[in-house]
Amino acid sequence: MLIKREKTLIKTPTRKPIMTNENNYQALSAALKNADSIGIFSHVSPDGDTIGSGLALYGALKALGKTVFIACADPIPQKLLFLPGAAAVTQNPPKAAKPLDLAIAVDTASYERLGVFGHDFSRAKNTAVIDHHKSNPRYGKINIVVECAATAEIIYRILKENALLSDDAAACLFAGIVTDSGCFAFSSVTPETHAIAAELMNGFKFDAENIIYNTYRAKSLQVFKLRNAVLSKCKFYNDGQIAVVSIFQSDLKDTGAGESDTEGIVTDGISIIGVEVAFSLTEMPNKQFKVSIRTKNYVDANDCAAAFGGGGHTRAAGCRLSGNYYDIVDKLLKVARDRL
Ligand SMILES: [Mn+2]
Repeated sequence: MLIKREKTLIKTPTRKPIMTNENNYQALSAALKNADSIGIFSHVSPDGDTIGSGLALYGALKALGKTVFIACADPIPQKLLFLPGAAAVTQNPPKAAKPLDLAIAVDTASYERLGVFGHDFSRAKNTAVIDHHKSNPRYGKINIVVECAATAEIIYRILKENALLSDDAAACLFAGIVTDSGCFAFSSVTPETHAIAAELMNGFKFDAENIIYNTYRAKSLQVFKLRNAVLSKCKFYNDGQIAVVSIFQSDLKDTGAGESDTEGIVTDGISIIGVEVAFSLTEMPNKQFKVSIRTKNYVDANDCAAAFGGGGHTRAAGCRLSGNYYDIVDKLLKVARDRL
């Protein structure tokens, strides 16, 4: 006979407002003013938040006359190419003999997620980390880590404080917020998220509907085919409380989709009534599986991911595991069952 533990509802912690009068913000504003050469770094497998936040900052610093670049270890996804300035995101930043005056990591939860640019980041004279992941170990000299719906919210406050907002920056920040908030649907969304979106829409000219379509709703035919293929094989455990979607290299090959096209598939799992924990496993070429975790009421996704050295947020997190596919599924199921 199974004894059910009394369930505790896991709530997203109440967040504190973004306070630009704090020391770390002052330090960042001073660093931005004093630096001439600046590198902005987005995380591997880039999404709308890391690119939108990075581009808003990039445009603002360029307008200030700084020598600045924005780099990402992976190519920027097709669907983000419409963002103003997107063409500037490079995988080959200029190789200067001297270290950068300032390197800024945006939306990058760990040093490892800088990918091949970790070295360029850490050899800069000054480093700043601007992020909203609670697992962030604060690996910069200046750290602005605030739990909120999107890094774009923090960048908004910083640019506003320094009078550096523009129509283009507003479009990029709105895209970042829409991406990471699931179009204002996630529990990480607060009145402040809505207030920032409203301030952006009130103060600046950009096509909000088009941004939502491009970042949130639009999908390519390959993505549509990939979703149909993998979701039809979704497996359920624990009386329908756990959903596991698996995406193998063969699925990508059959549908013509790429690894970045797997983003968001896990959301379809957690949308199902009764599912409390959804996992998606994407087989990587090196026998590794990239695991995305989404949770609903009773389980902390960040806590599950942390069991495997990963991290993220209360409702959305990720990690990587290597080994046999069936063993990995067993390990994930155990972690979820222990918490249900
Ligand atoms: Mn983000």
